[in-house]
Formats: sequence, structure tokens, C-alpha cells
Amino acid sequence: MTAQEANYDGLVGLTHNYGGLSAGNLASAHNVGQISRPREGALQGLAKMKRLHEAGLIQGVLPPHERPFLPLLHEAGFTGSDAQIIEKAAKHAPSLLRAVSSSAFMWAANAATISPSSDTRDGRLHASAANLVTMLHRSIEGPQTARSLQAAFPDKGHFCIHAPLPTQESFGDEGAANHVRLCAEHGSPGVEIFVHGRLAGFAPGLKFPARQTLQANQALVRRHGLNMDRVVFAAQAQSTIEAGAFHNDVVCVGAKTCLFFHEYAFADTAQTLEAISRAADGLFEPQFVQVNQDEVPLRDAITSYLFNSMLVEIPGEERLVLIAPAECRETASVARYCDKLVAGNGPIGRVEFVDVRQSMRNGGGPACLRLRVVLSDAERAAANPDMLLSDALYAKLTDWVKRHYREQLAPADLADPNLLVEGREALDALTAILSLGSDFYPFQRA
Ligand code: SUG
Repeated sequence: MTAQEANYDGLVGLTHNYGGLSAGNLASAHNVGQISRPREGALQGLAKMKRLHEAGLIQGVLPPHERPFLPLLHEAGFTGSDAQIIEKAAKHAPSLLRAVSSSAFMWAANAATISPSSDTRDGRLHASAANLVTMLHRSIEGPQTARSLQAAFPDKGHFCIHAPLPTQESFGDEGAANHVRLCAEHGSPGVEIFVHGRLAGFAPGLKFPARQTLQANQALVRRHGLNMDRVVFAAQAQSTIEAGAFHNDVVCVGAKTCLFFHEYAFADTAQTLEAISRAADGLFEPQFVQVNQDEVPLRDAITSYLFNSMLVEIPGEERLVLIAPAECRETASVARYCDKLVAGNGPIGRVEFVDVRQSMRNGGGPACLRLRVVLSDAERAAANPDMLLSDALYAKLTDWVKRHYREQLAPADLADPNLLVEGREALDALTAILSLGSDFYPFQRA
């Protein structure tokens, strides 16, 4: 079966800001309180989407969520008009206001875990929206993400969209950020690697929280109907989480037969690689590209986000291309490593740098901004065409961003009730552009 890998990117939201909300995410902690540039951030994201679209890849768009998210402020006991609620929250619960104003949904790698139809028992593509329970500001994303996925993949004959796992810490699930799929060809059966940072209920008193549980991964494998012989469960190294790798995709990325990872990514590297080789037996020969600590220290990997690159197959190019953050060029050890990587004859033939600095300052590189969805020809035909990037949609979206997004956002601006009004106007217009109907957002249904 022929199939292609599509990238669905989250559009950066109108309230993109540096709230310092994610303990363990060093960029988020370092940039707290800085002035953000939502318009620039959205245009950077769109430019990356355009680049991949022009390279011949299928590029999808996932709409921003409604922010500030008033339903949570209602549940937290705030009453009055919308403007009064914002005002009271700003005064009495500023950290709650920051949480409900976050644009974190833009990191679509955390939106869901996707198993392509060639891996599943019922031959449908399975997607589980992530519950993101570990962080308050992210725990409100799941239901709206499931709605976006339903809109993108409406045909139940081809697609099965699951609700998030139960919203309890035992099932901590951060979506595809801890999931890697290797394969010979996208449309052939693959090996799905599920990485966890902790076990349910296991609280070892570490400095930073591990977000993904083994139990969540096991539940995803059951729901998606995967062949256990082709599944690998792997543990992240705790010391690497403590160094700032809050998701496995900060230290590892894989595509086709290639796994590109840092020496310190996994708790037990030898065992993990052996398990992957065993699961791939008869399907393909995995190519492991391990980056050692003496070439790229973990600290540099985390600040540059080398592994949060997209690893893609570009039509007409024989080897894989690494779409890396511009910061990789500016980190000496990483820049040196990239030169060496492409000079060799391994599976990665080229590195291309993209500027997603607005996202990077909150800990999201090029790979965080996208959700990978392998689509067979029939599935692609069944996917919602209005959520797939074309030159015309790109032009409409850039124009929409320029009309609606603020240039800058300072922390105090979150208390401005106009931000809510502007956001609703913008999202109303967006639902028309993406043909999402007029009841897509909670505020449209109120
Ligand atoms: O969950 N940052 C996100 C970054 C997610 C990156 N995703 C992947 N690695 N796949 C997070 O930590 C920061 C928000 C703030 O501080 O304002 C934030 O949520």
C-alpha cells in the first residue's frame, strides 16, 4: 500500500506568551516574563509549513484553541461578565490566568499519538488525543484537540479518533512526543516505540516531573490494536529528564529505518536498541545514529534542540533531511556535529535550518510544532482538504495572522479583556477559512 507521511502543524495562538509554566522545560523557565511576539511566532510557524509543502510533503494545519479559556475560570468559581472574570482572575489568581491563556496547544507533537492503519488490527488509522495531565495549562487541551482531529479525519471507516485517556496521573500521556515509529516504507507495517518517563504512582522525589507513564503507553497500544511483536516500550533516563529533557523528543527522533538519538536518551540503551532490532526482524534493518556525549554534550543538545528536529524524506533526495532549529547552527558542538553527520554516508544526508525562535523560547522546536500522520492514498483522499496547506490557504492564513495577531504581548497584557474579544473574532474568522463550522469552539456553542 502506498502511503505518505503528512505533518499537521499547530498554528501558534494569539496569546502566545512566556508564562514560565512548565517545570523541567528549561527554555520555559529561562524566558519567563519576556515579551512575546505572537504575530512573528505564527508567521514563523507558517513559513516552516510552507517550506515543507513546497518540498512536496503533505502539510496539514491544526487550529489554535480558544484562549483565555473561560470554562476553566468558571469551574474555578469566577463569576460575572467575561471582562469581570478576566479582571478578577488577574487580581486573585494570576497564575491561573496565565495557565488558561497559554498557547501551548501549538506544540502538536503533544496533541495525540497516531498509529497508521498498516500497524493496527482493524486496518484503520488510530489517534488518541493526549490528556497532558502533568501541567495544568496543558491539561485543558485534550477535548479540543480531539475535536480538531475529528474535523481533520472525519471518515469513521478510515479513522478512529479516541478521546484522551482518563485524566489522572497514572495515565499521564503527552502524545507523540514520546512515540517513534520506524518502518521500511510508510505504508508497510512498522515498529512503534513508546517511551515513558515514569511508572504510575511512582514519585521518586525528583527535581523535575516525568510526564509520560508506562501505563498510558500500554493503554495506547491496546486501544490502537497494535501487534505486540512490533511494539517496544522503553524508559527515558531519569538523569536526562533532570537535565531538561522533559519529553523523549528532546533527545531522540526517528524516521523510516533511522533512529537518531543522544547517548543518554534511554535508561538502558543496549536493551532498547536490541528490543527495536528484534521488533523490526523480518521488516527492516534499523539504522542507529547515536550521538555521544563527547561529541554533543547533553546540555548543548537541550539548548540547541538538535533532536527536536524533523527527520523527513523529501521527494528527489536519497537520504533523510534533518529540519533543525536555527539555534543548532549557533551551538559550536552541534554545528560541528551536523557537518560531520552529512559528510558521512549514514541515513541523514542534509541538515536544513529553520527559524522558529518564538516557539523555541518556550521549549518547542520544529518537531514539537508538528504531528506526524501517515496517510494511505485512500486516507489522504478522505482527510479534510480544507485543513491541508495549499498556496492559497497559506496566503489566507498569513493574511489572517497579520489582521488579527498582536505584535507583542507583555505578561500584564493577559489581564486585558480585549485579548479575549480579539481572540474570539479571529477564531470565528478562522473557522470559516478552515471550514470548521460555526460550533467548533466552546464560545461559539455558548
Ligand atoms: O509542554 N512548553 C511546552 C513545550 C512542548 C514541547 N513539545 C515537545 N517537546 N514535543 C511544554 O513544556 C511552556 C509554556 C510557558 O511557559 O508559557 C510550554 O508549555
